[in-house]
Amino acid sequence: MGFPDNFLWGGATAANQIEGAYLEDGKGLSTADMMTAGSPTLKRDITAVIEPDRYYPTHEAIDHYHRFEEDIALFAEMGFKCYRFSIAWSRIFPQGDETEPNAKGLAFYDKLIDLCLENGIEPLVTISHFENPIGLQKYGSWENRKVVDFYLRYAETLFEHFRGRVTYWLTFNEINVMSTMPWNAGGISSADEAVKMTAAYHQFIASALAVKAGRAIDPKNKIGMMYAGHFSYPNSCHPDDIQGNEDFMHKMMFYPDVQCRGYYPNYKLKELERQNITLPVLPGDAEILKEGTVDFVSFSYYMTHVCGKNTTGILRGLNGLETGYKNPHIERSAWGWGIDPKGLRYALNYLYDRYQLPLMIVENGLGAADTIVDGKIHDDYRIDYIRQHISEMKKAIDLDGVPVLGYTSWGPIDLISASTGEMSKRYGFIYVDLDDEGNGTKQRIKKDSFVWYKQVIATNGEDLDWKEA
Ligand code: BGP
Repeated sequence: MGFPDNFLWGGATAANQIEGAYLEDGKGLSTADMMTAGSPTLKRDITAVIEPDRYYPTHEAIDHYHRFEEDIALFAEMGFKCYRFSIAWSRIFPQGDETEPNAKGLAFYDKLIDLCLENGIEPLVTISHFENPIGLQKYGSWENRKVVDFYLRYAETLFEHFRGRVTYWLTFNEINVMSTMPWNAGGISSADEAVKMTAAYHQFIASALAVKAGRAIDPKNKIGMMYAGHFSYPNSCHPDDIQGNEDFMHKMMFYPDVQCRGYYPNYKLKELERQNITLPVLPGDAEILKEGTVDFVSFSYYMTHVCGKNTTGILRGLNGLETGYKNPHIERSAWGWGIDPKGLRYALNYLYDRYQLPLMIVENGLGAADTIVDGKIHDDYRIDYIRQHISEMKKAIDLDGVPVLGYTSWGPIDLISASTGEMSKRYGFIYVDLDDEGNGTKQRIKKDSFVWYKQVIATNGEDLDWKEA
């Protein structure tokens, strides 16, 4: 009973949200580098060029590029078994379309991965996490089939270069974000549904080709898909609410359906037909999708939604989706995200029932403002959030028999928020002295949750109680 012995406890980050050094060692500009800072009420701007008087939080981020040794040492101190991070495509192929990789970019990840391995930490690499080389814009980014070839060259470079050192891979972070924030997902600035569906199609093909290539290069590789965990309850038992909810879930679930089953589900094909959207299918694509299905399903889990007959087809926001309904039975975070630990057990069962593939929770956590009191951060609210989610995950394993490979909390160290570009929306067990305008020493400070998570890992999830220091 309880968590399996080899359970992968750890944390997850993304290159553009932590590394900084945005033009160092030959790195090219990426889609993330063009996003200014925002707030819950102010949308981030995407500028065509870097404007000198604007603040772009990813440019320096938390300077992990220069401080990774200290950061990995802190993760190791917490006892991490696994560290999920992304490789910045624009460090390896600065413009995206080169034929030879940038050696200095690979060298950085050599050091990072070797350090993880020396500390007994299994690397879990996201090949593309909300970061596309800006050089791909001249092709129309993922709207153009050519980008599939560029991505494949990039992915194959990683599989070959890190062969024997990295086993766990994710092809795209939160692939379904193409429907909600296409710039983040694939450098797509158009809101047009046909453009987004074309770009998503190309990402499915790219992912399937990468899975096939990754297996050929090293049969030990385990390559997964990553779903932005949108799970929704019907607003009532009224049949129209049930249908409204199902319509919403279909808009999200067709992504994992394609990547796990290897073909588009009928409901999606019919919807595309009604929208007069023709997918850019080439001969041989059906086989590619079939042969390139994933080995496991990973997902982020922050909240649940409520949908019903009034939920429109328009989905806004990265995670705080506006569906027209709010759940009166759950609390909300300061950023308005509905906190629902029990929904995690539901989500795990939902995905396992549908795919019968091993699962991994690769993001979960509480974005909250922290205050320093006498040099300490007493983040019992964060402990409480994660504790409840881990308890529900345990029930899914123990009571329902769902195979869960691991749990990597989002942002084990404070980092730049993807949706708002803020620093004050903090997720970490480790505080970083940096504010929303880029001021601060970037000093790292352990929070109470650091001590607590260390105990959780040391007891393999058996002791979840917080013992005040
Ligand atoms: C997910 C992204 C992450 C991360 C997280 C938290 O959607 O994969 O990159 O940022 O959400 O969201 P936010 O940073 O907006 O709080």
